[in-house]
Amino acid sequence: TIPEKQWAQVIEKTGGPVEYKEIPVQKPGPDEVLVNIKYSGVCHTDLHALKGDWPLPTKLPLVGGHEGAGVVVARGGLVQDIEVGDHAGVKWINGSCLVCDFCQQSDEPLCPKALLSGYTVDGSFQQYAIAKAAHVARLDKDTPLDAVAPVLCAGITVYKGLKESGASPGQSVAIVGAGGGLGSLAQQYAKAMGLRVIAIDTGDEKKKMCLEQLGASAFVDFATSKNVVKEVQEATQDGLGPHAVILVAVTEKPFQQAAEYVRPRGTVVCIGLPAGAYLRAPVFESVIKMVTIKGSYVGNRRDTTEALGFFRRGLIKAPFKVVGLSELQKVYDLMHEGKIAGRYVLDTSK
Ligand code: 8ID
Ligand code: ZN
Repeated sequence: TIPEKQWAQVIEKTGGPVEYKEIPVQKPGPDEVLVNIKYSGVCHTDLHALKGDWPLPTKLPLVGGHEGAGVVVARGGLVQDIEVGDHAGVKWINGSCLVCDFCQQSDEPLCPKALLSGYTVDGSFQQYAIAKAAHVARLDKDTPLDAVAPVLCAGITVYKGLKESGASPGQSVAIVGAGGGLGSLAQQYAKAMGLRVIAIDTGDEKKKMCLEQLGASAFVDFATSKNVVKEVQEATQDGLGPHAVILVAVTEKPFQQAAEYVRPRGTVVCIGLPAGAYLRAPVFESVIKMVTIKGSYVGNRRDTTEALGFFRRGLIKAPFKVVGLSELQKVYDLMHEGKIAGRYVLDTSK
């Protein structure tokens, strides 16, 4: 039976605080499902939503979260292809119109009417979340719901970004922000895709994790390196720089540096969304090196299925720590200080 009340983390006003309290459980609309969220990852996007540092307003009051893994407990009258009892994931793209120019081309994240979990609609930092049935991720019943949660945003996003980079097996990729949530999954996907990884981040804990757990071939510490550009290039086998750069940092500087060390003909993929930041690249080098610079934004339903497939086959093992939903503020504090190696996952039962 579905309770009338549930525990949730609620933002009443932009800037916070986030309040752990009981709120009503909503009923799904005709094309929606109600998912009993068991675990939810905490993405840096959730912190941007709390701070309100992007040029896109959130709904208020807001329940954040968009890496929710759980069990379908109710469905609307139009929903046929997912059953009560099935396991499902509530991801960033909560719904899209499915008929616009972008949806027709499976660019659902570009749909002008896309609903965003934990941003424009309530998300997964509650025990019961609603999503459009067409968009919930289908999870096998034997998939561990805690470990899979980070795949639902971080995994899908970096997998898509790596595809957008055009890098092929045997080539090298620099991952900037490698020690964070997206970065740690990016290393695992890159490795599974046959790429050689140069990890860029800071601190001994993240260095150890990247080199010993996640399969990076080299680690460059951006905070202590005397010359990041030179060190990244030297970390590639012929010294000419990585074929691709995946930017998942939350500061502006690396977005203005990547075009300098990327290999001629290489591609810089921007994924991180530091507040108020601008891209900058020297025109001369960008031209004579034929550099591509592009953005990449989450993934479509197909990317979701593919990214989950890598996880199911045991290719994606990234470190995560589980704490109670009630402890979300602590996770935000650590994230704000850049102290999280990997991902935090919330257990909604505590
Ligand atoms: O679809 C998208 N484009 C998408 C999807 C999901 C998340 C974009 N994002 C965005 C988030 O909103 C956020 O801006 O990606 C960014 C990274 O999210 P995250 O991985 O969840 O953040 P994190 O766990 O805090 O990791 C960030 C890492 O960047 C490092 C930090 O040390 C941390 O490990 N970092 C920073 I800050 N500056 C760096 C620098 N100059 C750096 N690493 C290398 N060089
Ligand atoms: Zn996210």
